[in-house]
Amino acid sequence: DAEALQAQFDDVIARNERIEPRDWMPDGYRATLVRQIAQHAHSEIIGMQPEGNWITRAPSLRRKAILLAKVQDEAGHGLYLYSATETLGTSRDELTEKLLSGAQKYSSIFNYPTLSYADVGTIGWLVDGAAICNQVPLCRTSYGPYGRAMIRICKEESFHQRQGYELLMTMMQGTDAQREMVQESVDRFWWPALMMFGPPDADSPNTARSMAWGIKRNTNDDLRQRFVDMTVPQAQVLGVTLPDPQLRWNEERGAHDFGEPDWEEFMRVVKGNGPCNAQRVAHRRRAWEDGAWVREAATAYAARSAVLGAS
Ligand code: FAQ
Repeated sequence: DAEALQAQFDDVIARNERIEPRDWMPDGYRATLVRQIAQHAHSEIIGMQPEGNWITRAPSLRRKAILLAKVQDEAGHGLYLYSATETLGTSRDELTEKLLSGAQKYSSIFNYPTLSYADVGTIGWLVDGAAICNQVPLCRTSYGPYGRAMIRICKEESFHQRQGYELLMTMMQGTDAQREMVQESVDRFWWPALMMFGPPDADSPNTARSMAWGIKRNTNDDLRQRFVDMTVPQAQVLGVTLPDPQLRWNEERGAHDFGEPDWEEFMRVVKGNGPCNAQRVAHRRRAWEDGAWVREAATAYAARSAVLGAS
């Protein structure tokens, strides 16, 4: 009966074991997973655009090969995550429709433009860096298919972060103009990267519930702090200044103090009014519509093969 199922579910969560697709789960748990995993999948797919913008203008064949591979990895991440969401009973078509209608979100960070090639390095360093901080604990999330997808994604994400750092390091060893380009890029991406972790804990409606269910393992502020502490020494080695006058080591806390991101800007971007929201969604819509014939042909082929296979 319902109570026994709930008790069994609670027990699995309490023991830190995994819920699998065929297990009973509360409706709220399922809905929260669909929301978070779909949002994550959409972020990977929309996240291909800012860097994709530079593929045809990469400064060398080597940089072009690296960038192509990275953007392809992001498509792959989106696909593993859509597959994880499908195990919860929602189709990829349905999720894509929700992305295009604005019913589901994607990460705020991808609504900012990429204005120089240094942005490719900065996205690898800061955006993938923030993604790793947020996602490594998700390898231990309570839902099996999500946790398993995260393991592979995190490995690739670590590689992405290193390639970004290496790109910036190369530019920092170049000309004054290149160093200025890196600093200008870091100045633009620092605060939006901090916003990737979501609103402050006090304004995060979902954190407590998601942590009780073992979907999230840390709060937004905890992970933001971890990211700042990890990034400051990397910025020093690189020789760039993080654009926050309040950033300093706090001996007592054993952590860095830092300034408050502009949460009004965050809300504007999340609500669809960031610098590139309209462009990102329009581009995705065009790609989805242009690809309709491929989906139709693949579905027709699969249906025919099933009939032939059965006869
Ligand atoms: N942007 O109550 P909370 C990547 C929404 S990394 C937009 O705190 P929650 C890799 C939130 O959905 C980026 N919306 O929510 C890559 C909720 O709205 P809702 C993707 C945001 O879920 C690198 C509302 O605000 N990573 O793609 C954002 O407990 C380079 C209230 O917030 C993930 O998705 C935001 N930044 O915590 C790709 C990681 N923050 O849904 C290409 C998995 C919050 O109720 C290139 N997700 N919101 O309408 C998570 O860990 C969580 O969902 C959080 C938000 C931490 C993002």
